[in-house]
Amino acid sequence: MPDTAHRNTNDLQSYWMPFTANRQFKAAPRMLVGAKGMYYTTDEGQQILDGCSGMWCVNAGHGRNPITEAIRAQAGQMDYATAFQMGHPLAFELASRLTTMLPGHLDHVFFANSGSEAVDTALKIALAYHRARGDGTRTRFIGRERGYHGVGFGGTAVGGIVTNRKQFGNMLGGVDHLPHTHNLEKNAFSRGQPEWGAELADDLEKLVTLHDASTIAAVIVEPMAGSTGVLVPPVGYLDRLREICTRHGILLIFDEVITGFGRTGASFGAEQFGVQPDLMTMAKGLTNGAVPKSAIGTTGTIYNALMDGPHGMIELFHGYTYSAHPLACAAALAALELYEDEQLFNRCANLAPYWEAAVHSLKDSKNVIDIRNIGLVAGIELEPRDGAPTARGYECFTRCFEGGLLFRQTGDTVALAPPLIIEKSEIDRIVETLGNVINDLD
Ligand code: PXG
Ligand code: PLP
Repeated sequence: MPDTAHRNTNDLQSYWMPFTANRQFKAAPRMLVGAKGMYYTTDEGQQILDGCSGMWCVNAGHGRNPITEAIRAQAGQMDYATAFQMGHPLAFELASRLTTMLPGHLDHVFFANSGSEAVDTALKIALAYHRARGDGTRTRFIGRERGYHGVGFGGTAVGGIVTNRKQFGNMLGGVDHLPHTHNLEKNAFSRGQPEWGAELADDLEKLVTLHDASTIAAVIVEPMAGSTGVLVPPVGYLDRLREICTRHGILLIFDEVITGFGRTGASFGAEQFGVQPDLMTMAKGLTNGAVPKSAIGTTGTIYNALMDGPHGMIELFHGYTYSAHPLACAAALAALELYEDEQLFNRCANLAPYWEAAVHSLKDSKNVIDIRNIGLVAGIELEPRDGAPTARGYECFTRCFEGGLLFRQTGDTVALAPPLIIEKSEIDRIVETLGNVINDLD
């Protein structure tokens, strides 16, 4: 028997931290103990400006009272309700409310608990849809290089971030990838959508020729790739993907885990970029990050294709213990109401030009090789150090944190996505802190 009596319950070793350099972190920990509005509080009492909305999720800022109160009330009313063969009113209310916001013909909603689960669910719905229509040979998926679709086996397989894949072997079979759209020669320092690159979507046509359309179930892309360092879609690119998918009977899935709920200046990326998907994944901002929750929006065509077979038969053999969790539904309803009350998506659109000008003012800072932006998102790419990729990015991250600013570091790119309640003075502060740190770095 292992001797556990010696274990210190306050040690830093037991917790295996996600997507973290554990040994590096535990040698010099950074601890957050409070959060309100635009700011975190550290264990040393320092206020930290949250430049990435938690992890792209607290779009209305931290600790918003209407959401906190809704969760509190629901916990007192009904903590949990079984989700299979039983319902509770908030789940139906939330699904209806969401469908009034969703673009185009997305009029049905399935619930899960994380972006990763939403992605795997969307992929499975795509397979089940084709099979229900007698098109069961459509089993392939097409993702995109540098795409991030969470960490389930399906999402990892269609994802295109090499480091997230190579530890894990073969994953899901029958997956291919489109080229990413990042091109410094053509598009560096583009403001908003880059002009060049719509033709990159034509690679989908090549993959269709290679595999035959009759084998392809769906294409999945983030309308704007977030995790890989903010890659805004070139003008016309998503339209072209849509057109090719439609022509070949391939479903188009938009992974809107980051782009949903106002981030790009419209309710969803689909709306901002004017392209309709057949399936859409959502998470993060759905509850303002307060309780884990995700959703998959589908068209009535997809839903109805599966509402077939004997009446008493389960139509989709899929679901989670915590699908439509009451606390998460309560948080989501309160978050959507708060977004509307404060007109936060419009606020984002209105602030976007100021944001764009502010972040692009860093253009001549040391080692800055690209700046990208849309809505209240920006990626500032630093030249990697010779032989030490990510080192400059990490140093920038720790130095900014010491200076009271938190952002997401992805390689040598600084990713910014502040809560949509941000004030202009706080935008100025972000840019000033970053500029000082960047210019001071080797
Ligand atoms: N799809 C997309 C487009 C995402 O951005 C997921 C799926 C997975 O969601 P969950 O809830 O399973 O983590 C995501 C998540 C970052 C960062 O700063 C991005 C994500 C998560 C954590 C960090 O790059 N995106
Ligand atoms: N593993 C076991 C042993 C389970 O019993 C369950 C659910 O009952 C799961 C995994 C799946 O858990 P969840 O529904 O929370 O995804």
